[in-house]
Amino acid sequence: MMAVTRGFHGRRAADPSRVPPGQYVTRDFPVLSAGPTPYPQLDTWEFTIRGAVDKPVSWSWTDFQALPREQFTVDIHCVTKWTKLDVTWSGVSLDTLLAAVPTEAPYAVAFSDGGYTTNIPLADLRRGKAWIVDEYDGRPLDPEHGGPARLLVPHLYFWKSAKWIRGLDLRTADQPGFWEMFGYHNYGDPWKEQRYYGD
Ligand SMILES: Nc1nc2c(c(=O)[nH]1)N[C@H]1C(S)=C(S)[C@@H](COP(=O)(O)O)O[C@H]1N2
Ligand SMILES: [Mo]
Repeated sequence: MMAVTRGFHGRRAADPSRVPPGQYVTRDFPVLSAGPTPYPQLDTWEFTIRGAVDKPVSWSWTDFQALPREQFTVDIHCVTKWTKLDVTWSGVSLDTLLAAVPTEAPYAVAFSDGGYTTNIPLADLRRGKAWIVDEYDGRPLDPEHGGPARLLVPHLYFWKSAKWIRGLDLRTADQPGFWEMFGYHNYGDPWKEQRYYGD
């Protein structure tokens, strides 16, 4: 076996095939919030899927904790150009939540405590591509990073991963969210550099 110099670990150059165009890799976890951090009470917290559905469905914090969960490791890409590789989360797959709410709606608007919204095609929240996470790196998610629970859609720029999420509004027509109305791209694929309107 080859001897490896101590201290060399974790300092290898990132695999370039994992870094989208225009991004740099950071080991930090910057905080980016458009407003103050909300501190919702867990005993009144609910996650709700509403809108273009027969009947809205809500989960209390206790209901949510009882759902089957997944631990997984993904890369995240912020439109401000940082990429963080191998981030470990734990939470509930959107497939699990959406299974309780039959719908033909093609669009979703995620809504959060504090009023933040972001729009995502419903197909991008299905088939193992999105979660509601409440743990980061084996610990409860910090309030600054969206705790008690945030959306995580790692294949899109990180602004789509709504912090302090409280639910999804399913829609028959697309409706831009907070940053999308202020000139961010409507879809936000980091591999196509869909940063701003018109990219
Ligand atoms: N509710 C809410 N969610 C949000 C935001 C926000 O301001 N409010 N900012 C978005 C943006 S622009 C980014 S880059 C990420 C930042 O998440 P972080 O602070 O955990 O790094 O959260 C996204 N989700
Ligand atoms: Mo962002």
